[in-house]
Amino acid sequence: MKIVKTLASALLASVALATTSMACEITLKSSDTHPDGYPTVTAVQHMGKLLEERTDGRLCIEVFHSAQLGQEKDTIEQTKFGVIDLNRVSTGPFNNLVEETKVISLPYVFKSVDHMHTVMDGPIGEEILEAFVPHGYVGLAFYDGGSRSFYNKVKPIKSIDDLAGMKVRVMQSDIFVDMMTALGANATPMPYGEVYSAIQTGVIDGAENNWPSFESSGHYEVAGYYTLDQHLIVPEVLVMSKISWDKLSADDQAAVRQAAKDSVQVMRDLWVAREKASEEKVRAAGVEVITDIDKAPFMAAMDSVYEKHVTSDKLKDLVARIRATD
Ligand code: GTR
Repeated sequence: MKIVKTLASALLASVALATTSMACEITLKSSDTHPDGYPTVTAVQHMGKLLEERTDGRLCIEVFHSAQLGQEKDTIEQTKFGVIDLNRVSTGPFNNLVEETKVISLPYVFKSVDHMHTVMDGPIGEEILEAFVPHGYVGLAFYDGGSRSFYNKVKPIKSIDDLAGMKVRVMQSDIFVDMMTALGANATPMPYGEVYSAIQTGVIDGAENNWPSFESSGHYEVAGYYTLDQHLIVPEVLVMSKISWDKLSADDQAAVRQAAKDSVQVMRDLWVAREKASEEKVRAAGVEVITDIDKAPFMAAMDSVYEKHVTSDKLKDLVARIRATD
C-alpha cells in the first residue's frame, strides 16, 4: 500500500512538473548581476508574472540573478547572439556599443533623479531605446540606478585633491575612465564581480556606486569611507535580444513591451525603499559618510569629458535637449 502511495505521489509530482513547463511555451532567460531581492531582479520577476497572466501562462521569464550567466559585458554579448533573451544592465557598459547611451552616462548631465525620470520617460528616452535596435537589441525600459558616489578604504574624500593618485574601479566604458583622469585619479575598469576582492587585497583603493549596490555587494565591508558627491546618475536598461524578439509573434512582442513598461513604477517604488534600507545598514556598520561636499569643483572638472565624448551633432543635440528639459 505504501509503495502504491509513493508511486502515486511521484506520478502526481511529475504531472505537476510537466504541466508547469508545458504551460510556458516560451521561457525567456533573463540576466542580472544583482542578488535575488534587489529591486531590478524583483522588477523583472514581476514583469514575468504580468506576462504569464496576460498570455495565459504561455510566455514566462526566468531571472538568473547574482551574475549566474556572467559579468555584464559578457552577458551583453551573449544577449546579442540570443543565448540570453533579456538582460538588465547599467547603460554604462553599453556606451562603447550604442553611441546614444553615452549622453546618459555623462557626469552631472542630470540635475537630479527627478530630472532623469522626466527625460527618460519622454521622447529622449524613447529615442535612446530605439537606438539599441541596429545593434541587435530591443530596448524595453529604463530602470533607476540612483546616483553614484565614491567609496574607498584609505581616507575620507572631502575634495578633488583627496582623489589624487587613488586607484578607483569604474564600469567598463571610456567615459568613466576619462572622468577619473579628469579628477586626477587612476581609473581601473573591471567587472563588478571582481571589485570586492580587488579592494580587499589593495589592487584598487575604492570604487563608486549607489547605496543599494554599495550595500548588496558587501563593498562597504572593505571600503569604510563613502563620499556623497553624486557624480553620476546612470539609468539602467532592460533589453531583449533582437534574435529572441524576432521569434515572437507581434502580439507577444506587444505583451513583452507592455509588461516591461508596467514594471518600471514597481521598480521605482522598490528602489526608493531599498536606498533607505541600504543607507541604514551601511551607516549602522560604521561606514563614515561624507555629506558635506562642494560639488562645484567636481562638475567643473568634467568639461574635458564632454569635449572628448560629445563630438557628433547627434550627441550634442541630445545633451542640449536633456539640459533644456525641466
Ligand atoms: C550597479 C548597476 C549594475 C552594475 C554595477 C557596476 O549600480 O546596477 O548593473 O553596472 O553598478 O558598477 O558594474
